[in-house]
Amino acid sequence: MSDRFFVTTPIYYVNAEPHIGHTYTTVLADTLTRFERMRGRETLLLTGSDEHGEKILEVAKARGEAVATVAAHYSDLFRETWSELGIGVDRFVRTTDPQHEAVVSDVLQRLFDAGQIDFREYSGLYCVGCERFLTDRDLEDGLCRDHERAPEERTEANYFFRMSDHFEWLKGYLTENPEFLQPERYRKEALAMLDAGLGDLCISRPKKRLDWGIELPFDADYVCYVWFDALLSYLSGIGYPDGPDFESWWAASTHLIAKDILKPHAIFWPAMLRAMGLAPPHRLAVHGYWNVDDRKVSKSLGNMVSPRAMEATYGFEVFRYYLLRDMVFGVDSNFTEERLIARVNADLANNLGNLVSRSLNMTGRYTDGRVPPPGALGPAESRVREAAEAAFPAVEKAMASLQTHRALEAIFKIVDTTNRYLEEKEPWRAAKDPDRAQDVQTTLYTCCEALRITALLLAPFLPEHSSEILCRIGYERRLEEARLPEDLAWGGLAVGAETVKGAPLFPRIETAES
Ligand code: ME8
Repeated sequence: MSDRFFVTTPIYYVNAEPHIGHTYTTVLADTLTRFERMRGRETLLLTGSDEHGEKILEVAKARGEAVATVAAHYSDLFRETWSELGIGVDRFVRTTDPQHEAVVSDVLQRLFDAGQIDFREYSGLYCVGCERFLTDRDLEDGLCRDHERAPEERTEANYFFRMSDHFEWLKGYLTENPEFLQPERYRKEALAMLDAGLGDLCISRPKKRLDWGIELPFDADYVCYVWFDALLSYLSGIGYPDGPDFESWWAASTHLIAKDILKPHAIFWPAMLRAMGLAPPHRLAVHGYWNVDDRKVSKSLGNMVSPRAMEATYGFEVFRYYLLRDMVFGVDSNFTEERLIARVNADLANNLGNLVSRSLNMTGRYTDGRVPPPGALGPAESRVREAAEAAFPAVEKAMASLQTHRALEAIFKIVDTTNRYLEEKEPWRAAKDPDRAQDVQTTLYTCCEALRITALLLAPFLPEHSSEILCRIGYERRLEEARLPEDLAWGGLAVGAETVKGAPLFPRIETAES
């Protein structure tokens, strides 16, 4: 295992506010970095804003504002949203940053000098939504599949990156490295795109039509195609070409994307990198779409689900938990508020929240508000301990393929087992019998220790609530210093630590029906 972990989200377009889809990818990236940090790796999370291109210009025109003003407004909105929601962004790249623009310009010049870029005339169907020329496969009834709008017929003299020179190599790479592109279905899809026959990549736009972009260093009448510019943010954000840490971060890179942008990431990007003499990213991981109430998320339907609105109504961590628990990585998922409420009430309020409040209520009443000394573990305690010890390998395995729902299932097995254990031991009854004082102490120690292990494992998913649980059971190690799996060893909780009952951690969400 490399000692570094570098994860990227797509850099988002600055034409709309962050919604559930952007939030999911970014939350997932944050969860992965927290998990890897706890495993002792140095981590870096890169996100940013994709600011050039026709799409942004259209929005600015419609608003009657300068394009740079609109881009800055939305870029700030993304950056502030992630920061307010507690997402640990290490690098936020704006494609209008001079440092990024210099990298793009330098790459263009080098590829041009190396004969990787040609000048030719091209006619085709262009979709402004996708910011690219479409192929037959992108069309349904003459409309762009993704944007449901008619593309425009365009003929232009343009610069082309000789992408097809790299296709034979790319086919081989995708075939021989099954772990590179996950899940498997998207690797197959990428191979099918190559088989269907793709041409070279048009990487310029004439300024007379579009001047909102990075000027080509070898022809001042053109700007660079927005995707060619945007993909390079993954390098400019880590100090390419000669930053001291560039190579080690790049070797440890995971790109997270949704299936909408598979082609630029699985085809354009590896070819561009090869032409530049760089290896592909370590891993490209592709998730499905969040739909809302069974419909595609779209501005026109107004069903965008804003993370800030979710925060105001439910608290952000609860929403975050739902996103990570309900989506099966790689497959589409359907958001409804009813499902969110049902999930949160079942898992967080009734299950975990209840275990925390019962356990700490009882340490308050029966063991002086302190973690009691345990006696010898009996078979019932051993079952709890075994559940706690079984969780990490399952979590580790699930996280390797980004199946956060499985990781959470594994962690909640500890909570289920401990709740059953409490029902079996009935410490509230035992507390009435002075001869069973040791029993009560063992039971409450076992519960607090199970909660400690649960909270450590949950920390990447629910950072604030996990930290609160650890605080309430008197665990002194700070979360930032905690290490997995070392700190999961049974018996890590200090006897005599002060416990605090506190307010309900996850209040039940009441609805009109409940
Ligand atoms: O494509 N479900 O930016 P973008 C799940 N600027 N994820 C979703 C989603 C949904 N319904 N909608 C959006 C771009 N996403 C380019 C990227 S990268 C060099 C350039 C997430 O603002 C998901 O991560 O359209 C998707 O890939 C991304 O937002 C697209 O964001």
